[in-house]
Amino acid sequence: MAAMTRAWDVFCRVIDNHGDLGVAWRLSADLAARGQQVRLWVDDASALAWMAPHGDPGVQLVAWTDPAPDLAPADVVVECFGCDPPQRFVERMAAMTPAPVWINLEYLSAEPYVERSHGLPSPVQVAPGRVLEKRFHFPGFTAETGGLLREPGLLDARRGFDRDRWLQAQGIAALPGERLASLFCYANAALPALLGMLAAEPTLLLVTAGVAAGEVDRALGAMRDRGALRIQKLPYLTQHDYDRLLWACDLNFVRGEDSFVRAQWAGAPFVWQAYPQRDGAHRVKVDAYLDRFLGGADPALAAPLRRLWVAWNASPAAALPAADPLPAMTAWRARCEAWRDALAAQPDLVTQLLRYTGHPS
Ligand code: TRH
Repeated sequence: MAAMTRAWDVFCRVIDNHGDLGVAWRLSADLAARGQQVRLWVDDASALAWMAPHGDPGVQLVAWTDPAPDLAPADVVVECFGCDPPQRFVERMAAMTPAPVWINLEYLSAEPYVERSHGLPSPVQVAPGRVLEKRFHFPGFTAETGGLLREPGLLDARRGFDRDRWLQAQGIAALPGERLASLFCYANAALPALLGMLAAEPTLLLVTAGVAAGEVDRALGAMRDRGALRIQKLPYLTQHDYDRLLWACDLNFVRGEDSFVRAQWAGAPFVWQAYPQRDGAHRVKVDAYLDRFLGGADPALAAPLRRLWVAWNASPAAALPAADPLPAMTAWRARCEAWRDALAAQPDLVTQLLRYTGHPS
């Protein structure tokens, strides 16, 4: 069917870490790949220098300064994570007939409220007597939610991935029999115990740039390696290469939102560190996800996996006994592959947005 091109304004405010921009960039690039015309408004685009150094010919960056550039709104306006487009821009939206479709892309969660809240309208009083409707789009893991970002061709590229070639190009050389693991995490009190766990078998741990590298330094002190564990620090990778890192590894530690989703498309065993919240809300998110991911799983896999994930998300201190082995990798991998295939059978997030905005896909 012929693609219907619409103009999109995607708004992103960088609060902390890399996920705000990481998600907004993937969304924008995915829309552009499907023939949409995209402007990405972002208040701090600096991380794109390593995430997407070559940009995307289909995505125009707009510096979201204060005051904001006075541009005419596009057909569809997506604000990421409730970041509130500029007041003047919203007033211009209200003056248009018809007004642009307005979507608030929310945070990802496996909690049951997501199914109830996805698609709900929220009336916004823009001016006396002028109300615009904003629609909540909640990403999620079931058919009743807004789905997950999965650009066209992702899983084919994953299937055709030449691991050895990619590793060689990155200067990563595993020794014979060594498993590969990647680490992307927040500060984590369980890290020393985890390193002990990994050291039980020959492992090359690929440590991402930033917080994870600092945490590993702190945990290892002057030691560079520990037992059968070797450490290799990575530079900041492009999003494209970060995906391939996840594909190349036998085990991935991921965090936040975007890397968590990408680990699921990789189909390899992974452990997620949810963004830590003082009130412990992240623990609820981890449990809600595990309830879905482990639904119907063999207890021989489910029990150690849950223990590991819960300990990795415990705060302030974690009980991760070094003697506790990792869950059986073969069964764990099979679970991840089956989960990935089930997710892939659902419409992805951009397909859902296009349908909602009247695209004939
Ligand atoms: O950086 P994050 O912790 O981002 C945050 C948190 O999720 C937070 O809760 C939420 O508010 C916000 O995102 C949405 O983790 P995340 O989400 O995985 O984002 C990291 C991004 O950085 C992701 O797009 C992958 C990318 N990345 C690279 O491109 N190269 C790299 O080398 C690394 C380590 C990451």
